[in-house]
Amino acid sequence: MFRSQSVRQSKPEMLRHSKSETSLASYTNRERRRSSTCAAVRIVVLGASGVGKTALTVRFLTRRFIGEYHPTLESTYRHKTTVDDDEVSMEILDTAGDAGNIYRDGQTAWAEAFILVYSITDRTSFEQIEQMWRDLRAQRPSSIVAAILVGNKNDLKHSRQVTQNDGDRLADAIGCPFYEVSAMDGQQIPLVIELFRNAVRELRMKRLECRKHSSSASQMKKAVKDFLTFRASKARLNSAS
Ligand SMILES: Nc1nc2c(ncn2[C@@H]2O[C@H](COP(=O)(O)OP(=O)(O)OP(=O)(O)O)[C@@H](O)[C@H]2O)c(=O)[nH]1
Ligand SMILES: [Mg+2]
Repeated sequence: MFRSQSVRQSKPEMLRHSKSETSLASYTNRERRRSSTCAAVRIVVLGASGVGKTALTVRFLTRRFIGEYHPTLESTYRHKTTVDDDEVSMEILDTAGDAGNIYRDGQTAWAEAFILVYSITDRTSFEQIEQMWRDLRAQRPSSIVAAILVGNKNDLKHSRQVTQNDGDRLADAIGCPFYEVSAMDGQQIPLVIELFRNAVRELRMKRLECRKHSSSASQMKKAVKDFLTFRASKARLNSAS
């Protein structure tokens, strides 16, 4: 749950604001050194144009809702915070709404967690998320990827085209938490903060699962190897006697 008392927020730092400078290799050494002092999590905010990706990101980073955001630029922010008592350095890439963008620019490979945003007032934006997720998994079938599904603009319920059940079902299919929120509604700021933090938690959980899985797989491998060695030595003894 959201724990505003125990959470420290730092001023967000914008790293770039240009569609042409998409490579994160442009980070300075100073920035690299700083981010290496605590766990870093790379998050990409994805979704169709106009669903509120920038509004949500800006809400999370500054608690403000500006209303109009540049529709075509893409920005990466670095933000230090604490999630469940651990310091985390978040790098958040707010993509431009051109869905093909992520595949062109390689953010898919860069990101560890995805915040998948659609608007509850736009059915097409929901269907685009389904497609994006399929493409993402096809591109990174075996890597650890955390996701959070977000249906934004729930202040516009009268124009709803995507039900909460639709969102639940898609989240189940993806295997991720689901939030219906409004970046515009000031009452929902805690929920917006929570969903970004949950991206970090999800990633931690996935990493842990992966470690457990690989350790039990290596234990299994060792047991099989021990058994085969035992069987071979028994066969040698039998043939010698
Ligand atoms: N009513 C309402 N409007 C919102 C909400 N979130 C964003 N908007 C508005 O929707 C429009 C698009 O928001 P953006 O945050 O620019 O959307 P985006 O997904 O970043 O769009 P691109 O950058 O073009 O991909 C703006 O006019 C916002 O004010 C919300 O929760 N409710
Ligand atoms: Mg935007």
